[in-house]
Amino acid sequence: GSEATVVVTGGAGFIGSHTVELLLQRGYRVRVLDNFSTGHRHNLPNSENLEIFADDIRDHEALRTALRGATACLHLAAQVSVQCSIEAPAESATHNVVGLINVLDAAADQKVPRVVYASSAAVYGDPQQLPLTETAATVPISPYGLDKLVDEQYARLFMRLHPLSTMGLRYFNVYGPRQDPRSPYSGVISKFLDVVARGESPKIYGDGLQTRDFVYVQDIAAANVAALESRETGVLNVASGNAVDLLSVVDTLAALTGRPITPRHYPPRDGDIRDSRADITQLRTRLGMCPQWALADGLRQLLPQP
Ligand code: UD2
Repeated sequence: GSEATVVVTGGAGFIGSHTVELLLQRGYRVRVLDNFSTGHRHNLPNSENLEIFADDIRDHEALRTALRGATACLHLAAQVSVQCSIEAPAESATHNVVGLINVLDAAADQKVPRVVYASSAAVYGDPQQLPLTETAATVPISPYGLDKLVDEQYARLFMRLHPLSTMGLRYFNVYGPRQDPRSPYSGVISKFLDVVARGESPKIYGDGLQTRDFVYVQDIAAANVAALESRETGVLNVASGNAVDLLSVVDTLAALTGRPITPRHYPPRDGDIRDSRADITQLRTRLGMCPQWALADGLRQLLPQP
C-alpha cells in the first residue's frame, strides 16, 4: 500500500535492513529508528520513501514522534548477544524488555494498530523434544531468552489493555549478508565464511554434530512483511524447518568453493544446546509463508560471486 507507513526499530541492522529493502520494494513508506550502536547507515538504500530517526528505543518521546501516523511497527532493536546478556543482565533488560514496553506503550498512545516484534528460539532454552512447536515448554537458559519470553507476555498483556494487535516472531538461526562476522553475537555461518575467505580453518566447538535450523535472512524479511500485513496474533516460529549439523555446513561450503576445508575442533562452548529444529506448520498456515531458501542456495549468495 502506497500510503502505508511502517516504522522499523533496529532498521539499520542485519535483519532490519533486509526487511526495510523488501518493504520499500512493496511500496511502503518506511521510517527507521535506530541508535546506530551496531546498525549502519550503509546497510540502508537511498529512497525518498525512507526516513531515518537516529534515536534509542529507551527514549519515549523519540518513539512517539517516529510512530505518529504510522500504520504498523516492526520492532527489531535489541541487545542481541546471549553472552552480553549473561555478563550484564540488567543492561540487556533495559534494551530488550523496557525497550519493547516503550514500543508497545508508544504504539498504544499513537494508535498504531499493529506491532510485530522479534522474539527468539532462545525462549525454548534446551529443547526437550524436536521439532519445536510453539506450544513447547519455554524454559530460557540465558537472560536474553528470558527477556524475549517476558516480551511475549507484555505483548499479550498490551493486547488486553489496548486496541492493539501484536505478533512475536521466534527466529531460529538466521544467516545472510550483512551479519557482521567479527561481532561477538554473529552466527556460525558468518564466521565460517569469513575464515574460509581468508584461507583459514573454521573453528568447531565440540564434535560438529550439533544441529541448528538455519534460516536465510531473505526468508526472515518475507515473514516480517507477511506478519505486518496479517491480523494473526500471538507467537510464531520462523525457521526453515530443517536441521543441519556443522560438519555438513563445512562439507557444503567445500563443495561450493571446490576446495577442501578442514575445520579445527575446540572444546564445546559453555551453555550450548545440542540440537534445534522448528516445526513451521503455523508459519505456513497462519502466515501462508513457505521458506524459499535451501542452505546451499543461501551459502552460495554469501560466497564471492565468480
Ligand atoms: C542462536 C542465536 C542466539 C540465540 C540462541 C538460542 C544466532 C547467531 N544466535 O545461538 O541469538 O537465539 O540461538 O538457542 O543465531 N560454533 C562453532 N564455531 C564458531 C561459532 C559457533 O562451532 O565459530 C557452534 C556453536 O558452539 C554452536 C553452533 O555453532 O554449537 C551455533 O552457534 P551460533 O553462535 O551460530 O548460534 P546459537 O545456536 O548458539
